[in-house]
Amino acid sequence: SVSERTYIMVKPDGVQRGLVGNILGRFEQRGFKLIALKLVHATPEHLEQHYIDLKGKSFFPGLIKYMASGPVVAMVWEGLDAVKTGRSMLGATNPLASAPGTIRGDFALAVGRNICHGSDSVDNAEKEIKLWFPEGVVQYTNDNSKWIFE
Ligand code: YYY
Ligand code: MG
Repeated sequence: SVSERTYIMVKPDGVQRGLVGNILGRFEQRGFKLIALKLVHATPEHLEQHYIDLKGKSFFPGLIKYMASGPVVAMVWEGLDAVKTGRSMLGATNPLASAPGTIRGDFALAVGRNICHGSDSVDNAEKEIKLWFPEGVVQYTNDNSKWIFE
């Protein structure tokens, strides 16, 4: 639906490499509406909650250490099919399998340094938005929607 929401995050490597503006710009340009945004240095406990489904995987400890190594940019974007479209804009989990033109396909090489996160289902998006934005998102009218949707 037009009001579907997804949680998108620039990971610590994306922040350090100065890719925040580029990643943000892609979602803006595509026509998604920004409804929450913050820079946060997350705790390992918070990140373990975010990646709870992956607990037990061999890469889990390294993933948490990497994600806690610096600030991340947490965002919520709203728009048509936001979850699936966000995933396609990110590219494949392993950047070597990501098509050029995707965020990972343009900026990354290693699976453990793939610079961005995007929710993989509407259910998980809702969970992640609650986890990262317990204060809620921002409500406002974006007057460009009549130029983006039929
Ligand atoms: O949703 P996505 O980020 O594309 O992949 P997930 O399967 O949810 O894994 C989360 C995160 O874990 C991934 O972005 C990189 C890291 N990871 C890894 O370091 N090594 C793997 N073999 C698989 C995932
Ligand atoms: Mg995932």
